[in-house]
Amino acid sequence: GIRDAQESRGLGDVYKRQVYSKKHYLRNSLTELSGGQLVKPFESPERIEFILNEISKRKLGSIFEPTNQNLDIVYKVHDKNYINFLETAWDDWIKEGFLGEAIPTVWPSRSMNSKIIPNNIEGKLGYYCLANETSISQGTIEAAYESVRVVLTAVEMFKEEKSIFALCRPPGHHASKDQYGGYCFFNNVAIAAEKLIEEGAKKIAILDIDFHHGNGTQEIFYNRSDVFFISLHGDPMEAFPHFLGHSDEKGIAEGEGYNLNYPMPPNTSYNLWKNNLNAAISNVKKFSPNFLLVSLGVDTFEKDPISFFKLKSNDYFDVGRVISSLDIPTLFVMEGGYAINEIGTNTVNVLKGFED
Ligand code: OKP
Ligand code: ZN
Repeated sequence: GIRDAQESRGLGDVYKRQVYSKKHYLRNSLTELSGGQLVKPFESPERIEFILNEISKRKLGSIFEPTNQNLDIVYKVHDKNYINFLETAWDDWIKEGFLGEAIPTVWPSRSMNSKIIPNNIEGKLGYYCLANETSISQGTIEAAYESVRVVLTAVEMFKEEKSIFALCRPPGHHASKDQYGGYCFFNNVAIAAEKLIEEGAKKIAILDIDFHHGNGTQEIFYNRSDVFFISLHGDPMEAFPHFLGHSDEKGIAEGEGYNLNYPMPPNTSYNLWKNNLNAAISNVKKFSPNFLLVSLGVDTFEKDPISFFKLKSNDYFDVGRVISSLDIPTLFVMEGGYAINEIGTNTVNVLKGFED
């Protein structure tokens, strides 16, 4: 755990590298609607524990707990009514006397595309949810706020570091201004970007290398030129989130030209993926940002249970090396990865590759 990793570096050899909170376990939903069944969620508490153990084992540096953070910044990224909804959703659901976890069943979808927010919790869930594999359960909102504290603490430490890793859980990149889903509630990486801008950064690049398109991050910054969003992901024609992430989505208004998507087909190998990474990297270089934020998912792995790329564990070293070649201060923010046995190895390989 935390102490092992600190001790393994020896006294006086402490440097800041990663931020982790054990409170992530408050997100421990029991159900995910998958293939018509309620299964144990792929996005499980063990994920982050496996990563933490691998960090200790491979002596990646010290692990820091999050500090008290002013969470007002969340209101800059997310809608006030959405935040209020998340804060009371579980209690409102329980008040109805329902026996299972909170899962929406009806949406303001294309044929009844209403902007009127219902009073009723079942209606509200549909209004604020974009994908209903993600059940809300007791502790969900507390864990989501803790994940934000983790990333904000990392931002704080980032000032003295070339790189830092925020072990966020729950993840964030699918959360839009006012919708949750895809295991995400608050968009941690977007909140980090907003915080850095608040503190004076002029240009931020967000490179999203999770298998899934970061639809939330894209939506949040779609009309802005100060945050350049670049995503490598499974083609939405074949993969979640299905309705965003196509290559012709380039940003609007002020943001035109500051959004870039690289969708890839099933069975994509590291060879093709790396070509697109290199293209993404050269676009980051041209933009010349003050900071690079990486939405780090390792669900691109060949054995990931819900994804379809073919990256191998050793490839992740190279991913880290390529990213570090930019020589820009880099904040890694954890997103997905569901092959539990290899999630630690693959994540730490990226960070080790970056370090070398
Ligand atoms: C979250 B993150 C597969 C359904 C997948 C949700 C995936 C969320 C991924 N049959 N549904 O980007 O890793
Ligand atoms: Zn993912």
